[in-house]
Amino acid sequence: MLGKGYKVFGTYRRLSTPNFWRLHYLDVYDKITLISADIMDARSISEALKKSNPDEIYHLAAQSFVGASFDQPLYTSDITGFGTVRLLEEVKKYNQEIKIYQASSSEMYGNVKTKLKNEDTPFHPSSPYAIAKLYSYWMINLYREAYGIHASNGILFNHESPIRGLEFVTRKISNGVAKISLGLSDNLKLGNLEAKRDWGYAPEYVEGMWMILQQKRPSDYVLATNESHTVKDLVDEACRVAGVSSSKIISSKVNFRPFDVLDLKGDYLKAKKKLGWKPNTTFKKLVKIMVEEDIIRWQRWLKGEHFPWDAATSGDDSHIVMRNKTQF
Ligand code: F7E
Repeated sequence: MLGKGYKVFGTYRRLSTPNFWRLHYLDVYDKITLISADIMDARSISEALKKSNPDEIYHLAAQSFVGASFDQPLYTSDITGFGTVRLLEEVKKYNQEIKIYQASSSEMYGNVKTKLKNEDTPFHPSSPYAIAKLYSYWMINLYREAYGIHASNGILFNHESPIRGLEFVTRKISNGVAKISLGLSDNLKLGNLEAKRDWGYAPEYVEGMWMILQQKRPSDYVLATNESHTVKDLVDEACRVAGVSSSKIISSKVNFRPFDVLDLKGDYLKAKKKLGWKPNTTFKKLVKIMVEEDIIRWQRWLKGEHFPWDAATSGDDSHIVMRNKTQF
C-alpha cells in the first residue's frame, strides 16, 4: 500500500508486551500511523475512523487460528463474527462511501463435497472459526445490498510467508525443520498429516485484496492456486530443502483438532477474469522461501545477531535461548 502511494493507518490492540516485529521486518514501522483500537470496542473503531478518515478499509482483525476456535468458540464468535458488524455499523454511521475488504476464508467451505471450490460453491463450515467467518461474509453481503456500501469478500485460501505465526502448520514446519537441520532440536510433532490445503504466497494475495477494492462494483472473489497438497507433502518438501530426514517429523494425536477440514482446493477463475489476478509462486517455491528464511534466521541468531523475528524469544523455542546463554 505504501508502494502505491497510500497513507496507511494500522490499528493495533494494546498489549503489555508490544508485538510489532512484523512491521520492523517489513521496514514499515516508521512509515505508517498506528492507532490503538479493538474490534471488540465499537467506540475505539469510531475513533479510529475519525483519526484516519479512510477511503478504503482492509478488515483482517480476527481470532484467526482454527484450532484455538474449538477451545474458545464464544471469544472467536465475538471477534471474528460480531467484530465485522461493529466495523460495518461504524462505517455506516461515519461515511458510507468507504470501501471495505473483508478477509473471508476458504474454511467457510468446510467439508463440502465439491472438489474445486468457487464463489458459487455452497458453504459447510466445520469449526467455530469458519462459522464466525461465514457470519461476517453474510453481513458484508447484507450491508452491500441493504445500504449500498462498497463491501467485498475475498475468499482466500491459505496464504503463507516467513512472517506467518508459528502455530500455523507451514511455519511450524519451516521453523521445525530449520532447527532440526542445525541440531537445535531432535524432532517435530504435528497433527493430521493427511489434511490437504491450497497454499499460496501471501504477498500475491495481498495484491489481490487491493485489486478487489479497485473494482467499480463490490463483489466476492476466491483467491487460490487451483492446487492442493497434503501436510505430508509439505513435510517432505521442507525436509528435502533443509536436508533433514522426514522420519523426524511425527504425527501426534495431541495435535489433532476435534474436527478437521480434509481437502480445500480453490478455483480462482473469476479473479483471473475480472481482476486479472493470478498466483505466481509454486508450492515448491513457497516451501523453499519459508524454510531457507528460517534456517538463515537461526544461523544469524546463533552468531549473536539481533533482528526482528519471533521464534527464539517466544513459546516453544525459548528454552533454546537458555541453552545459548552467551546470546544475552
Ligand atoms: O492448518 C493440519 C491442520 O493451522 C492447516 C488460517 O490462516 O488458513 C488457515 O487455517 C492444516 C489443518 O491452517 C498441524 O489440522 C497438521 O488441516 O496451518 P493451519 P488452517 O486451519 O487451514 C485459512 C484459510 C484461514 O482462514 C485461517 O485463519 O494442517 N495440521 N498438523 C496442523 N496444523 C497446525 N496448525 N499445527 C499442526 O501441528
